[in-house]
Amino acid sequence: MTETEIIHENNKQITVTEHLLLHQKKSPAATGMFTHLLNDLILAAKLISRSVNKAGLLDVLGGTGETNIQGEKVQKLDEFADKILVHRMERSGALCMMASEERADIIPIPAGFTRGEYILIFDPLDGSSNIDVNINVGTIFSILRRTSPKDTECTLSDILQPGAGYVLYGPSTMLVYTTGLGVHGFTLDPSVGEFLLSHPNMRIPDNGNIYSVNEGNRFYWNEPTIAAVDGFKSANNPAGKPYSLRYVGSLVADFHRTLQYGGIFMYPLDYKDPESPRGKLRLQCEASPMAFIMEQAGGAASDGSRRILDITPKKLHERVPLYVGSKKDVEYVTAHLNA
Ligand code: FDP
Repeated sequence: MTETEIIHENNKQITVTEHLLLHQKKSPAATGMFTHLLNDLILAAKLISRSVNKAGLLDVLGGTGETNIQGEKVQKLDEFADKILVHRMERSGALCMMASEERADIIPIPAGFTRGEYILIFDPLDGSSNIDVNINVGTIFSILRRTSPKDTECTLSDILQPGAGYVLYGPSTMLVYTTGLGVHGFTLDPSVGEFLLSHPNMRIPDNGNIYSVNEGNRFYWNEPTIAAVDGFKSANNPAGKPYSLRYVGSLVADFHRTLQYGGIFMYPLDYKDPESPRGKLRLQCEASPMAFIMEQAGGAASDGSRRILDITPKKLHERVPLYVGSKKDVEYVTAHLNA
């Protein structure tokens, strides 16, 4: 029986660790370090999931009173998730550095811990402004591999991206990841504490019938953005009829729906600051991992003029506009933006 047949035969019983090991066998050069790294990350995700699930019962709701590097209010669970990830991952032995959406600078691996060749960039709890009202949040991660020699300082120009994924803390907790061999989704079975394969080989349709955007920002958009969004409400679009609008306001949730049903999620360029128009989402810990996943599922991701995966970051916490989803829907928007 082939590996794919084994997966399909027993897919409800395949754990994420078994799945990772099956994929590891397909790369003869693999040392097992990447699998080890992902396993540590999965444990951190389970710990975060446990606290998110009990959020209303523990003293973890509300803000810490602090503001992060993005100028956003830090929620207690943001801080908790960030600490869990840093604590677990600095001990993994697989990383040479990390970066978190919650921290201004890169996070070095402390002296005394084994260093590896990977870089982990994460948003510990995306959509955290939704936590207090019990709406889905998630953890997003991107795994980079250093291209510079091992005995030199690790820098953010080390940009090979062998893996990316997210954990969605929703009615059930789901892990969706790619290592460049398709996109696979796992659901946490709390009774056994394991993520089990529930969504093998996820594929997005070529076009959908849902658009997702914060239309409250319309006043700050440029004309081409308004024209594209209005197009989704007309019959002049890839589906040939008006789309439905869905917007949770939590990237992982909006992305996960888009990945499964098709359509498009957008956080367009806006002119809130007329001197410097910009997108809201962070390139390295939000747009880039989601773009990798979306392309692996057969979709597309653009900043309006460039493929997200072709953008070289100029600094940590750089923001970009994001148009991500079904190929035809993304092309439809970028055609407006570049007309
Ligand atoms: P949040 O500010 O709640 O953390 O990048 C953060 C993010 O949420 C995304 O998860 C979400 O897609 C977006 O911001 C929502 O922004 P708006 O409230 O401006 O629509």
